[in-house]
Amino acid sequence: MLKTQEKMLMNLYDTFMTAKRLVVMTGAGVSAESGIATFRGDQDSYWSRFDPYQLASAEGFIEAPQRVWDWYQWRRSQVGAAQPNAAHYGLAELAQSVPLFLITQNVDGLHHRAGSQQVCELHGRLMMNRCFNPSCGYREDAIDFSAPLITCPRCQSAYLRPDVVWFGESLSASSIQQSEAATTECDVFVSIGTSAQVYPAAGFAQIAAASGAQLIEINPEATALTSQVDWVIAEPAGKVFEGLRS
Ligand code: BJW
Repeated sequence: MLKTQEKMLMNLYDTFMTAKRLVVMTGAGVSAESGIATFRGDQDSYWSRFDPYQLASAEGFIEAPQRVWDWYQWRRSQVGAAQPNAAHYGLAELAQSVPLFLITQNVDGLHHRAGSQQVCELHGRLMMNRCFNPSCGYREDAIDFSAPLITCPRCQSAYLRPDVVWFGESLSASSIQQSEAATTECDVFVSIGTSAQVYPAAGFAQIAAASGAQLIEINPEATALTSQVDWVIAEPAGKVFEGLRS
């Protein structure tokens, strides 16, 4: 059993080290071992406890901005107290040795905090605010997230909102262009800790496969992508990277 595990880690290490262009895409599962809930799955996941369209859509914000703010302030306090885990650190170290393009759907900033210098953050940043009116363009750091807000913050134009991408909203054109270019050119694509249900991110693996890349998935559970990949590592990401780093 131990031998199988060691062999798997050696193969993975070799695959990473010999990749000419490596693309890694992470989702909520990469932060699970930092104590941050995932969106889908077990009873602690966000969408099994809360309605995504009430909390993560513009319509939900217009209907009840305070409800949305309360939820995001709570999540900010959780993320503020969390630490990156071995997977975040391992990916930051890997980028020192191989050409790695890191795409994340996560808004928690843990890849940056672990030392990753370049991270394509598809769904925005939890610790920033921006004006709800897109033509205003005002942005600011979210500094006070230790306590619930009594009233929703505003700029001169409208309510502020978290600088994240909600359902039905477009991702930034540059993040999509960069991700599509990197996935088209990579020879190894690794999907870590994502259920691969949310588009356009869920389509990047197919783009990589169409260009001939090897697909690897690191996820303890089967996902929408599992049947299409070349190699499944059905283990928690932190455990895999802890093994790679030791
Ligand atoms: C572990 C682990 C461990 C646990 N180690 N792993 C094409 C087809 C169909 C629909 C669409 C489409 N194109 C667009 C859509 C609509 C929609 C969409 O995809 N809907 C689907 C649900 C069907 N997409 C959009 O609206 C996007 N916008 C867009 O495309 O604009 C144009 C357009 C709009 C409308 C129609 C057509 C075009 C925007 C998507 C924004 C997603 N926003 C959220 C919230 C962000 C802000 C916030 O954080 O509050 O992003 S929703 C949520 O899901 C969050 C995540 O980033 C995203 C993905 O979740 P992720 O990361 O995969 O997490 P989970 O929880 O699903 O999975 C965790 C995994 O980890 C599990 O597999 C576990 O097993 C695993 N795991 N422990 C490794 N230790």
